[in-house]
Amino acid sequence: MADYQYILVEREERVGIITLNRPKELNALNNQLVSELADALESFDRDSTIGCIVVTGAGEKAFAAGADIKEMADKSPIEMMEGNFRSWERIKRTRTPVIAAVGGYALGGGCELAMHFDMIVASENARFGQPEIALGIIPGAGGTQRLARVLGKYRTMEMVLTGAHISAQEMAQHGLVNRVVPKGEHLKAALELAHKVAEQAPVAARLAKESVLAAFETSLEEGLEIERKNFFLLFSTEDMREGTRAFVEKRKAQFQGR
Ligand code: CO8
Repeated sequence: MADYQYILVEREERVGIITLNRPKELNALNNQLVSELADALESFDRDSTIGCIVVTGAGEKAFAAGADIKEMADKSPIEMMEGNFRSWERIKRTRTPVIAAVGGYALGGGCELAMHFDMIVASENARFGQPEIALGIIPGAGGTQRLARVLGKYRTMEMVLTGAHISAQEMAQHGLVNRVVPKGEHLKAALELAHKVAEQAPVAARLAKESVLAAFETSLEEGLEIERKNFFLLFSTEDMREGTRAFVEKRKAQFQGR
């Protein structure tokens, strides 16, 4: 596996694991870290033996406390534009399902990063927030848009306008967190969920992800069309034949990813 400075990359059977690894800086997302993360996600995405990816933060205190404020402080608008927006776009395009395992702070870009992923498992000490307003800026990696689509206008306004930190339990009530587990158990719980996803037919899992995401980016009619086409496309896979045959033969399906 590639040599990275700010992330750790490993695998557990069919699950890829990426750890944001700047614990002393609360895993603050500097340009290089975000670029390394995009590289690692793309590399897992190209590997057909990987069925799900978990992204977590090193240390107990944070998933990620946001973009690196020290790196950002003296930047011009042009430097910001030329910075890591492209890496964020690459992260967004990951086709393999990704689970964020959040322990501690997921703030600013850290909260936005978790929301780029497909499910969020959080420990009970996790705190989510968009505190950019206190720095005189606003969220820049999708915070206003993705939060509003999940929490609605009023709660999003409160988070973005006050910078308040919201507990994992409250986020779970609003539907932004899949499950809240005891402190320190977020990675274990995320891996359990990831292994369940990774057992499924990989092409179906990718097209299921693409179809669900279409719900947030298209009209209902367009989304239904994308779903229908993906549904029909899956009838061309050997895994579909295997899955239906295994059901009839009352045995567990052996999916091959084609
Ligand atoms: N950037 C850089 N360093 C950080 C960051 C950060 N975001 N967060 C924490 N650190 C550093 C601290 O400076 C400190 O380092 P040092 O020991 O050298 O002083 C170390 O991590 C530990 O932090 P604290 O001592 O502050 O720890 P506390 O437990 O007292 O506080 C907090 C924890 C509440 C999380 C606090 O650190 C904090 O408020 N951090 C900043 C949170 C924040 O404002 N995040 C938003 C940043 S802006 C952003 O994310 C914009 C996203 C744009 C994305 C698109 C880009 C293209």
